[in-house]
Amino acid sequence: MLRFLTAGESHGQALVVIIEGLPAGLAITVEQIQAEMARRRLGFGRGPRQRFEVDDLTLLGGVRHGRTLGSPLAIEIKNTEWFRSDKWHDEMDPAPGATKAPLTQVRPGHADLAGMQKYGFTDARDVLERASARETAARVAAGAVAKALLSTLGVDVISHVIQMGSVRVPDGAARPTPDQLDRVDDSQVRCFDLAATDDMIAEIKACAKEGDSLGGVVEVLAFGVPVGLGSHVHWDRKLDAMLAQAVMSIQAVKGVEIGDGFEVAGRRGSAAHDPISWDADAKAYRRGSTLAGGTEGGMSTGELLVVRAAMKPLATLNKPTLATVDTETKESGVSFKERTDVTAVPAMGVVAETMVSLVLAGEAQRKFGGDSVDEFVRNAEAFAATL
Ligand code: EPS
Repeated sequence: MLRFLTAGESHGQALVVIIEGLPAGLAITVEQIQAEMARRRLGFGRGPRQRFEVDDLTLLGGVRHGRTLGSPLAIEIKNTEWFRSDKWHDEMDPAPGATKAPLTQVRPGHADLAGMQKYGFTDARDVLERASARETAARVAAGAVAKALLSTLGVDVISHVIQMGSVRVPDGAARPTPDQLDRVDDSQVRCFDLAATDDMIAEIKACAKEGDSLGGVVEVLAFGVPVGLGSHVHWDRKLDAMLAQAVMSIQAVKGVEIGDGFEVAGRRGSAAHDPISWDADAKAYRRGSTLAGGTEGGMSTGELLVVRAAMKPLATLNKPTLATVDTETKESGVSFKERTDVTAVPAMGVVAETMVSLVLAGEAQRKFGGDSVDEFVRNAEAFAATL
């Protein structure tokens, strides 16, 4: 089974990701992974760090002459900040020692306090360095590989921002298709709707002026998903459940929706389902809408897969106003000021694509198996021929 593991702290030397269970013969290049990682740094409203992190990556194992070997694939992503100065060297030194400046003023909305209590730490940095969304850089590297595997089946996974703060694209606005992803990425907020893009940028500017932060909603769309990924037979094999867990695991995501999940809850049953028809020309079943988001009974239907993720506004603010307590003195104060993003919603969309791709690639492998890509694709084609 396809699985991956990331390691590394935000201001440490590097992030590392190991992806295990890939078939042999998958074409992969450093440039391909780098291009995907560059997409994660897109978006108006990011902080200064995104300008100097270049996601310098090395393929350490699992690939030879541009093709996977079927062995674990290991990728290292150096943190540029570590190498451009020695600012973090003492603070993050793995050798025995102690920090001169423990962080004890815990930040509301972050992992700081619960993590310190859980692990018995007296310095919030012991928690926040790992909790940081910097870790998503490693996930996106893994996601680039998952996307490469999915593309052998003709599956494309894209995303677009549908809400930024209070600005939402109009109901019924067109969705991008895979060949329009460049247009989404060209929008400064990764929004497909031009008018909404302008309003979103204005909202971010206004928010930045006040030192505040913004959340929002992204929609991930997977095209060409084979029928029958996931299963109805066990709670933990349901595709929608796996997608929800994977997307919810992204830092600051507080809500996941499959299709029109929340809106459909308020409808009558007669208007809440995707009607089925037979397309005699294509010799395929069709559904007339995407209300269920491309899953029924925990299985993919072969229709467009739709997953939405709601991100809360970032808890670190440029003008700190959130009340908190110092864990050493128990004195109240306001959350300390760090450099921060105003919003990371556009980047979160790329991370959500990654998480959806990793789930779909893993489930495609579970269904079709194969030690080589050729075998994997052959099995998928043989299954499709039975439908
Ligand atoms: C992050 C805070 C910021 C972001 C970081 C995630 O980092 P710093 O505190 O060093 O300025 O830039 O995101 C990244 C570095 C990245 O590559 O996405 C946080 O607290 O989660």
